[in-house]
Amino acid sequence: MKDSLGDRIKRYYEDALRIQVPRGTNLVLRIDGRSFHEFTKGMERPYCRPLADALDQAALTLAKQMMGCRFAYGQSDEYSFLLTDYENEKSPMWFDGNLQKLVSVAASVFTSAFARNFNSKKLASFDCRALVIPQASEVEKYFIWRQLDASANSLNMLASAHYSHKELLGKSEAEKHDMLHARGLNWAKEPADFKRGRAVLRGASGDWVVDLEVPIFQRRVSYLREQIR
Ligand SMILES: Nc1nc2c(ncn2[C@@H]2O[C@H](COP(=O)(O)OP(=O)(O)O)[C@@H](O)[C@H]2O)c(=O)[nH]1
Ligand SMILES: [Mg+2]
Repeated sequence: MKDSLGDRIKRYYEDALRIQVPRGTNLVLRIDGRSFHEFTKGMERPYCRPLADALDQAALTLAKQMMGCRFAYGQSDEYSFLLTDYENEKSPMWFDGNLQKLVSVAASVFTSAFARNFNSKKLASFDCRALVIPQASEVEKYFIWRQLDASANSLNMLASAHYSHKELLGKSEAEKHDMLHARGLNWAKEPADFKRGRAVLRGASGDWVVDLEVPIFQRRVSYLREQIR
């Protein structure tokens, strides 16, 4: 039976917002915890290891399900996934590049996997946004940008665990380092994953693994290049 009502509703109201991600390019999906300053209240500061572990497990789950996923990078309450579809002409794209499907399924898989791995009565939720980045060199810059944010965040988190908001107001990064040194603390000696973030990538066996010792991307761009070119 012909469903003319359904066809019309779809054409008028559903197809109108069907946005197709361009093919043959780099797609980044970034997932970010919603209001995590609230969600993390009372959790370990400056670095809550169980939180990072649950984010890593959620990223592993999602990377395994995403068609065309090459690499993922996480820090603070976020994870960015790089997807490509240009290995050959017929390489498929996840959900045929349907943007609404891509971001909604990515956020929901990540959210449910996070909840399974994190013990909390509070409900965590995550948003997801998509970026289309044609040039590979710009994809490298994207991950360098997120890692610079990781380092800045971790310094702020460490400083704010030892000084009040008022004491830190208007202080430069160098001044925050000096203030920490004055209390016998050294950001440089903090764990690598806290300072530089974590990655999810394919290990030597081809299985997805978490890398807790990522290099400083700006100093070793080859690390990114191996994953994303
Ligand atoms: N206690 C704690 N909080 C964290 C940790 N990692 C991230 N957060 C929190 O998550 C927030 C993430 O920042 P952002 O996404 O900009 O803020 P949001 O809009 O509140 O999600 C930070 O400001 C912290 O409050 C952690 O390891 N421990
Ligand atoms: Mg957030």
